[in-house]
Amino acid sequence: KIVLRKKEEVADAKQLVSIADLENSVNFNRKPYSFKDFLLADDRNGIIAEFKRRSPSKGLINGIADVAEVTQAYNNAGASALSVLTDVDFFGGKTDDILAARAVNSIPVLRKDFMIDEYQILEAKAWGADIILLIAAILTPKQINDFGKFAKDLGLNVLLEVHNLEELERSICPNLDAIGVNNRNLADFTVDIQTSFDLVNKIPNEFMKISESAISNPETIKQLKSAGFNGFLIGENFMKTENPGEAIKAFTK
Ligand code: IGP
Repeated sequence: KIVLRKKEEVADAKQLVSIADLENSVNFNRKPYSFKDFLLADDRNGIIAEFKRRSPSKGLINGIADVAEVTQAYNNAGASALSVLTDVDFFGGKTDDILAARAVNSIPVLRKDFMIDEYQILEAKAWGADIILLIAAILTPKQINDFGKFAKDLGLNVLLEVHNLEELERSICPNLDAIGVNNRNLADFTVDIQTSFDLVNKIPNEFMKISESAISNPETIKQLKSAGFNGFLIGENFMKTENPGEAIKAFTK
């Protein structure tokens, strides 16, 4: 199980880099891309392609992949967006990963992390992210609403992640762009694609609909698309191969 102990880490980070320094960074002052535009673009495939070195459920997934190389290959294969893990403890992410992905790509980048403080949303913008993730399982409805507003006021796109109907119903608010159904239960790491099919029609149509995790073949993408999903977040099945940038091509056939 993922143990959240980020309050202290956020506090430490705040000591190291001031809010003023974040706000003065070059990336902070660029206009984020529209997540929706890239999800719906004719020349993009709806895949949110993830760069992930390790995970708490699988351990080491890929210890050698180069983030700039892989994300550019994802982009060239037609991905609608990139997802970059910045969590250090559980996913082996680092700030440099997202900076590198931003520097060489002109499509939206999702900061994939456990957001529990507005400071992390400022970091996301300063690091060149376009999208932030709010995970219903670890946030109150008030936090989701407030963090969503904070991010949208900065021009960022907001992806809410839910795993069941109860989380969806209690968390939905206007300050969101997309709702992702995580097929992986973060409490016990079991996966079931059926979670997506069960929830898709409960998501109001004003939000982009994303299916997250455990997507392992192009056939599943087709089925999710016809069920109403606009986006497909895929990490492990690309990253576990020797050439993640090549692996994505097999998913777009
Ligand atoms: C990607 P997968 O099974 O394709 O590697 O899943 C993504 O959905 C997963 O990394 C994820 C995640 C998260 C990671 C979904 N929600 C929240 C960390 C935190």
